[in-house]
Order: sequence, then C-alpha cells, then structure tokens
Amino acid sequence: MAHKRIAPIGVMKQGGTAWRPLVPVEGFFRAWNVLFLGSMGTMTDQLHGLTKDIDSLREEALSRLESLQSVDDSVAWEREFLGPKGKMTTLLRGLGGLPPEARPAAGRAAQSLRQELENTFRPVRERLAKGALLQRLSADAVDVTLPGRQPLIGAAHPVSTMIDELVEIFGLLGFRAIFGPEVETGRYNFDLLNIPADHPARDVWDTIIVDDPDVELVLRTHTSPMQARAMERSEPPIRVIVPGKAFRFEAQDASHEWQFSQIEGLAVDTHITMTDLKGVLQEMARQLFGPERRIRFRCDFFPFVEPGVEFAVDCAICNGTGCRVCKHSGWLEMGGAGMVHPNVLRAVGHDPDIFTGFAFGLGIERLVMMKYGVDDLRIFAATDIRLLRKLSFVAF
Ligand code: FA5
Repeated sequence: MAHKRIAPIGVMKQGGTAWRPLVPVEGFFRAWNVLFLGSMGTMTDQLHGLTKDIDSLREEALSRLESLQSVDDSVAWEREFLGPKGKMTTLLRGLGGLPPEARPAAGRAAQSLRQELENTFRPVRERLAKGALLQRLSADAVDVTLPGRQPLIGAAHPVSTMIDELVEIFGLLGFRAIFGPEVETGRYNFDLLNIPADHPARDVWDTIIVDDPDVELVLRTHTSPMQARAMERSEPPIRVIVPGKAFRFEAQDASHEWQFSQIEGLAVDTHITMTDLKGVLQEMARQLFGPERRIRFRCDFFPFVEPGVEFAVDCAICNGTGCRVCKHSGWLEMGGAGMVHPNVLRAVGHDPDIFTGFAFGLGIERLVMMKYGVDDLRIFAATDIRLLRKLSFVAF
C-alpha cells in the first residue's frame, strides 16, 4: 500500500518528555491529499485549512509562551490555549466536521500539537512559579542581625506595692492582714459603727447605694466595716490591718477619686491606750518615709471612735517647709484614727469595761503621693503607662 511508504504522522521522543512530529503536519496532509483524495476538492480544502490552523496555532502558542513574564501570565496562557474553552479544544472540536476517513490522522496531528504545547508549557510554568517564590522569600526575609524589640516588662501598680510594704511594716508590729467585701451591708458600713439609720452622721459619706429590695447594700465607703467584722469574729487580743478599696460618690480632683484605697488598722485588748496608737502610726511613718518623719494628731470626729483624731505626717517632699504637694502647709493628712467607741465594742459583743482598742484608716494613694512626690492621685486609676513609667514602676 502506498500509505506504507509515507508514515501518516510520526512522533519521536526528544530528550526527556518533549515530543515533536517527525514530518511537518502540513506536508502530511498534502501527501494524504495526493494519494487518497485525488480530486475531492472539498475535503482537500478542509484538510488544508485544518493543517494551516494547526501550524498557526503552534506558532502563536509557542511565541506567546516565550514572552510570559509572570505566574499570572502563565495562567492566562494555559486558559487561552489549553483550557476547556481554549483554542486547542476548539481545534479538536473542529475535527468532527472532517470526513470520517480523515479524522484519525487529523486527530493524531491535533493531539500531537496538544502534547507538544503541554510539554513545552510545563517547564515554563515551573520556572515562573519558582521565580515568584524566590522573589517572595527574599522580600519577606528576616534580618536576624537587626536588634530585637525589647519586651515591655510590667510591674506591680504603685498602690499594690504600697500595700505590700504596709503589710510588711504592720506585720513586724504584730498586725495580721485580712480582707473584706467591697459590697457591704448598711449594718456593717454604718449601724455597727455607731452610725444609726437617719443619724446625720450617715451623711458624712457620699454613699453609692446598691439597688437591692431585700437588704441595704452599699459599695463600702471605707474599710472600717471590717473593724466590726473582725471584732465579731474574734476574741481579743485582736491586731489586724485591712487593705482594700473604698468607694464614694465624690467629685474627682487632685486628691479625691470616687474609687480609692484605704488601709484600716485595729487593735483591741486590755489596756490599749492612745499612746499605743501614736506609737504604731509614728513607727509606720518612719519605716515608710524615713526616721526623721514626725506625725501630728488633731482632734476630729468619727462616730466609731472616741476620742477621734486626724492623722498627718510632715511632708517628706519638702521636709515640712511647704511645697505644692503639701499645699504649702508642711503636713500631709493621711487619715483618721482614734480609740474604738464603747458603743462599737458593745455592739459586737465585747465589754468596754474590760477591753479598749484603737483604730485608724489611712488613704493609700495619699501615702504613695507623699512617697513619690505625686501631686495628683487621679493618675493611679488613669492607666496611663507613661505616668507610671515616670514613677519607674514600669521597667522598659
Ligand atoms: C474614714 O474613712 C474613716 N473610716 C477613717 C477612720 C478609721 C477614722 C478608723 C477613725 C478610725 P476619711 O473619710 O477621713 O475617714 O478617710 C480617711 C482617708 O482616706 C483620708 O484621709 C484620705 O487619705 C483617704 N480618702 C478619703 N476619701 C478619699 C477620696 N475620695 N479619694 C482618695 N482618698 C480618700
């Protein structure tokens, strides 16, 4: 048979996976036409057209492939030439219009082109993808020689640090730290402290009331309710301190917050006198602010002590000569104190003829202000790290 002399279409392997036609596709169809189709004009035209289509598709696809610059380009190329709606698919679909006897060879020619395009495309796509990856890696590279970011190291809040210091100082003086509820009943916040309902003394504090229909509840206005709780709970001798928060419905200014901290102190025993109170507070002031500190007692009224005093320390900032922090008085008021009122002792079940006691309540923020020369206590609740940094409470 004549067609045995001319291989209809041949392929040979060329280095690795690339395949190339042995004879040009157009040449094959010319031969096919001469040998088998003779004067069948229409089929000849069709085959000739297909041959041209295949050759020009190859030319276009390969030249475009050479100009691809990016992964995106390669995706677009693949879609355009090899995708389900691409040019190669369109060409293959066109084979259906050929006479049946021409289809196998034409199909092989078209498939061969497809194979050729796929094989040529694959390394190009891999090269572009690798290039993109290398570019990304070099852009995102970590410079291990750069100095690291220093972590912000936190520290205890100045008020907490002061509480720790106070617990230690009073601990050495024989006082045990206890803690109590911040939401109190009227009974402990007022009644047991010799401040009966409807008594004008109840107006001394701008109380924040907790709305409860069953029981009178308040945010404790001071730490003094723990005096009553401690005395109710234990038999003398009692020596406790109670650090904690207190709350008042108060206009804020440089020395007043609506939420602040106090430390309560209570000593109950036989033969406790005002001298003991003075000695304890004097010792606290010296331990906290230095051995040269002096203290001052001035008469004051608190319903739960008798006599009652206002307790002040001479200003450690100006050494008592007067400055902005002590408002040029030379003294800083720290709190109230006094001898436990007989009514209070009685109300919690202790005989005032046997037992006496002293109590004090100091503002912790005021102690911190004095220690570090702070002239506005609002910074303590303001959570402004720059201010705390200035006080060196935050290491950085
Ligand atoms: C009392 O709260 C009494 N419970 C103290 C006391 C206890 C007296 C035991 C007698 C025996 P006073 O309201 O004065 O007292 O408050 C005591 C201290 O708390 C003040 O001197 C001040 O240092 C601090 N303090 C009071 N109100 C505020 C406030 N709004 N902001 C910051 N500190 C305050």
